[in-house]
Amino acid sequence: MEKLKEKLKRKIEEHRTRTVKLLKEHRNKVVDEVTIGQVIGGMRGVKSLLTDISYLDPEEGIRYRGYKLSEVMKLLPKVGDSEMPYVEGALYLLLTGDIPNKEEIQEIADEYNKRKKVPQYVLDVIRALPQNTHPMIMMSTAILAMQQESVFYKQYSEGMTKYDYWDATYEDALNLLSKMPEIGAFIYRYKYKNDDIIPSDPSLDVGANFAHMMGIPKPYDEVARMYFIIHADHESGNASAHSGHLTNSTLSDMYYSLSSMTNALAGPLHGLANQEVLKWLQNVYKKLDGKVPKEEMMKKFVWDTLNAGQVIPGFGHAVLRKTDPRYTVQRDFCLKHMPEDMLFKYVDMLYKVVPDILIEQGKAKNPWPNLDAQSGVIQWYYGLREYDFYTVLFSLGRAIGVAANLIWDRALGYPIERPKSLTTDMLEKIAGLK
Ligand code: CMX
Repeated sequence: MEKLKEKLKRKIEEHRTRTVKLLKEHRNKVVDEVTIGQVIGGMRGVKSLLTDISYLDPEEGIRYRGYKLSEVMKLLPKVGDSEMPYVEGALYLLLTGDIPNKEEIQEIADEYNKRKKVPQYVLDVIRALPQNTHPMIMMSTAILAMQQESVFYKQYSEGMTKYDYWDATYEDALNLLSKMPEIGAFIYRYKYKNDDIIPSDPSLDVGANFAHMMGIPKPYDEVARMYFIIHADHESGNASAHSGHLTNSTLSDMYYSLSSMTNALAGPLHGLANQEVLKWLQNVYKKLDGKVPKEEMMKKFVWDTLNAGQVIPGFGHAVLRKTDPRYTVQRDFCLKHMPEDMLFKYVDMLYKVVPDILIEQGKAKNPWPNLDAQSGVIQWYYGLREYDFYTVLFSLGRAIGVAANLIWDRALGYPIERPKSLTTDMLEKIAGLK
């Protein structure tokens, strides 16, 4: 078996020639043009980022290394007779582009086990924060506090050549990815379960071990696997991935970069939407005394939210123009495991009523649900009721894709990012107003 790092080295060397050829022979070919609407509008749709790890098609959703999400879930090796694949396998796929076999998955599992012990000072830093600190702040702080462990930082200070950047970034990635689920579960047990910490079990795969450390019985191991895999990557332009990529482009290391990623994820228009959905649903649930609402009633709640100038969390997307396949994977899971759950019925009713309302309102370009519409309901069902923790789960998944991207960014020598700003005066001149 070709070892992961050897395989990566070979693939990186093969890929470098493609990038070099494009730059050498086609540097000035035009890719896209940018409108005033895009300059004012958050660069929406501007084609100016490069990644081969995943691609988001507006109609069919995310592809990891060319595979649709449904194919990823089907092709990646499964843990025993479980429904969901190994999270380790998703990392392997994102890193190399290949569907791993069991032996290759074991290699990642061994690496995780070697590296996953979280230094005591990091746990002390979390404990030093006030108990009511948001768990995303605890996560981001813990990652940042660990920066002194960075192999990249150390080797850069000692004069590493740029051809070795990816290797040091790979070491940082595995060191940090293996620790993040441990940190996440620690935060959960410290903050919400009286500091009753459950030690890691090295005999379990990443998903099962996370469920074990969280103290949530089966089939939560399946939920954890599904979650980490479907949240892993959504190309480079989403706010969390882009924050990680931008930070890393300055050659600040994986620790700074994944802390940045976490901070961007914590906004309600991005990863925090999963907690907002649950808040919104709970509010409806309370008003209806736990009864299943009639469609008319649900429509009223939706309109009330819109008329109050708020967004319907879990719906819409900057790129997608159809129902998010990450929503569908979770919906299928709900239909199988919790079809009678009241909150799931609410979510399902929202699927029926919200798109038409958003179309009627005429603002959102995509009236369909995104992954956050379903994710909190599953957590709630399995007893994870502390919904401000939900975005931490998202971050544990997203870190996998961002880390894979950063290894390749450094391998292909992508430079520090520096887009150009304009002034309003300049735009007015371009528009012919001045
Ligand atoms: N409810 C109400 N209005 C919405 C809406 C929604 N779910 N989605 C978009 N709109 C509105 C926008 O607020 C915007 O209004 P203004 O013109 O008044 O500013 C208008 O429709 C056009 O927006 P858009 O181009 O369709 O969407 P954007 O690319 O600007 O934003 C997103 C995308 C996800 C931020 C937006 O759809 C939204 O706020 N959704 C709700 C929050 C959410 O679920 N976020 C999670 C996304 C997935 C993730 O990253 O985790």
